[in-house]
Amino acid sequence: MILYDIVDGIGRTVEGATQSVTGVFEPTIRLGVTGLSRAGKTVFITSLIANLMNRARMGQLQAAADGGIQTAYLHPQPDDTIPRFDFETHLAALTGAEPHWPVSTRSISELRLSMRVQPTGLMGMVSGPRTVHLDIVDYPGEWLLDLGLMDKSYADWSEEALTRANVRDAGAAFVALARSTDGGVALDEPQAKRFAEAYTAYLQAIRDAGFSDYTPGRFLLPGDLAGSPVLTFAPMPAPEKARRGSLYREFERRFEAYKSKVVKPFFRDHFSRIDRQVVLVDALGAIHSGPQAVDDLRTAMADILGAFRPGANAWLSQLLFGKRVEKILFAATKADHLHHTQHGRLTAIMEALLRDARDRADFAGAKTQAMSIAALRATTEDHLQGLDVVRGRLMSTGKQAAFYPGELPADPAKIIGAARDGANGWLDAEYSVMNFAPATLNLAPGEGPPHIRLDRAAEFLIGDRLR
Ligand SMILES: Nc1nc2c(ncn2[C@@H]2O[C@H](COP(=O)(O)OP(=O)(O)OP(=O)(O)O)[C@@H](O)[C@H]2O)c(=O)[nH]1
Ligand SMILES: [Mg+2]
Repeated sequence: MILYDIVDGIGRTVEGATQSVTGVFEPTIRLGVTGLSRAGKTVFITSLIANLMNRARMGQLQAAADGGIQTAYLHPQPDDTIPRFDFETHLAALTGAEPHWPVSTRSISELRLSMRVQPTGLMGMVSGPRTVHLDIVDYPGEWLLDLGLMDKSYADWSEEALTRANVRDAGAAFVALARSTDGGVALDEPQAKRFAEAYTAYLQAIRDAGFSDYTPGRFLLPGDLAGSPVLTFAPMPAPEKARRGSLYREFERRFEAYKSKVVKPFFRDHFSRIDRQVVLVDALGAIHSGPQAVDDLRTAMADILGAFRPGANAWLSQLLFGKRVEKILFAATKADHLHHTQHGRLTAIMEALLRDARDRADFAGAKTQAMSIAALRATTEDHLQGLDVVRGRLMSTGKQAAFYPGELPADPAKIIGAARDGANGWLDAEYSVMNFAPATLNLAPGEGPPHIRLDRAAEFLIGDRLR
């Protein structure tokens, strides 16, 4: 609900300073940042780095508040083959004279921030400053969902995928195609391509409808694998007879190739090296899309978090060799869409949404926490006509508007329960989301971009390693 329009705005930019140092025996923290597409990964990393370089807004990060972090600067990353996270471009987008959201990224990238840290307290008296490297790795959450494929045969996966597609409107066309095709016929490349395209179109449609279970993850995020055989397959019912060279057998072979040539290398080369992890979740977006999207998100989150549970997957356990992620933060992003009086409710929903999965992760010894954050606060708060509202510049019109998103229930079970029951809509409430543009900033020296609880998130994720 838009209440009224107002005018405002003056701008200034901040710049990321870079500098280079070298050193040996320097501790490194490898922080994984993931989430489904549009969850807020790029904005999170950009704002986190900017706020670690200019720490005036990081009061809840102890090492920033007590002056332990003396300097923070960008440093060449350790991995030569991972694309660099394009911090400067993303920061310029968010904090330039005409602020806008960064472009969608959809692949893996990395950035190293190095911090000169002087331990305080007792430690500080006996040790001098040291350099801590923070290697941030941004990767799509969809890639974690692919872990579920590792233990499945093509036949099992096909059956599950077709069963799911069958109960969804968007799946009708694909299911009809799959059921009417005899997989026993000889492979015909154009036919295989049509199949893969129809399946991708279905995945696209369910993603647009707010669902989250669109595996294989690379079908929607193909990168440089687009058009390759490893992405040119789809689920199909097992035919009576499938000889070598048949459509079915070839799809089966490509499914196995997807597992060994796409899924495996990601887990081996990237996932296995992560120390700390943040999983970003657009919970408000899912709530806006409705109960089914929330339930789907709940399942997807349990699957994503399952990847962090040692022993959950025999193949992965072997690969990890006992190494485990030490801390996992589940963060609902874009909390600036809500007045702060509702943030506790959003956090409670996150906790409930993730309880099953989190219990298992806790059991494994990883510390976990749920939070609601806004990596870049695009709104301010107000109280209008008896309502706690937020105010910001609308993406659609560029005008300032006040917005009331609806009231989240005090009891998260109201949301989760309706979602589990497969309700078609929320019973007695309506939730809307509004697309706000980033606000024009006027940053004082030493200030990073405005945020909500990004400092607490940083304290949980890396604070202990900066003392
Ligand atoms: N109001 C508000 N909106 C946000 C915030 N963070 C992200 N958004 C919105 O969410 C969108 C997606 O954010 P990104 O950081 O690009 O998300 P991502 O996970 O990197 O997305 P992909 O690269 O497409 O996977 C942005 O374009 C914004 O519209 C935030 O802190 N506040
Ligand atoms: Mg991104």
